[in-house]
Amino acid sequence: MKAFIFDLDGVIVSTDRYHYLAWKQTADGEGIYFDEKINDRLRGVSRMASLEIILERAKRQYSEEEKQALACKKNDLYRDLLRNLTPKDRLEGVTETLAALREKGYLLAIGSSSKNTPFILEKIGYGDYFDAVSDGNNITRGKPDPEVFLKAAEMLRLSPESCYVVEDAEAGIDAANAGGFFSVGVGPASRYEKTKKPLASFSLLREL
Ligand code: B16
Ligand code: MG
Repeated sequence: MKAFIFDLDGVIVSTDRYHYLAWKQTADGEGIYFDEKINDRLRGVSRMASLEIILERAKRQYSEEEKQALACKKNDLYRDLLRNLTPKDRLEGVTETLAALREKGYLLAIGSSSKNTPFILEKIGYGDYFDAVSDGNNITRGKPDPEVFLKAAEMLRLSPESCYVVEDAEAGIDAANAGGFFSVGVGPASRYEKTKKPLASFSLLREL
């Protein structure tokens, strides 16, 4: 194995709470019911696909323009909350573990559905850190499609078989497996039966 491709939200940094608050305010504004349980279904899913899940509870149909406007409103609220992020928001064990993996000679990349990836990486002090960054800005199909990870492998000039993909979401594990990567699951993905290597903590990546 030559590289690790990391999902961002839920693996390197936790912005779940900010996604929730921004979607909650957007849904409340429309009188649409939304709670933390529905929010769990949005993990790893693209912005527009997340909106479709929220609109399942809407009492009327929304036009394409209205959907774009709602997604835009949510993103403005979310970006505002992201301004508070600092390197201290890296998840437990991330800083030391990434340094140790790099020391061992692995290439390190990001494979995230988020279009806010460059902004988030900058805020947590990882603006120039990774060998490749593939994100919501360079893909046409979201997870569970493997496109985002295949693009990351391509940027690293490696085949999927020589890359681990580290994910917290079921959609991300499905994407990794579909692309021929070795899937490693942390958090909720460590309890998913399709995860090839479930891990109890991020720091255990050093022992792979
Ligand atoms: P944005 P990941 C995903 O990031 C989030 O888990 C998901 O909740 C979000 O809807 C998606 O990014 C799109 O984010 O609205 O910022 O483009 O887990 O793939 O790093
Ligand atoms: Mg994630």
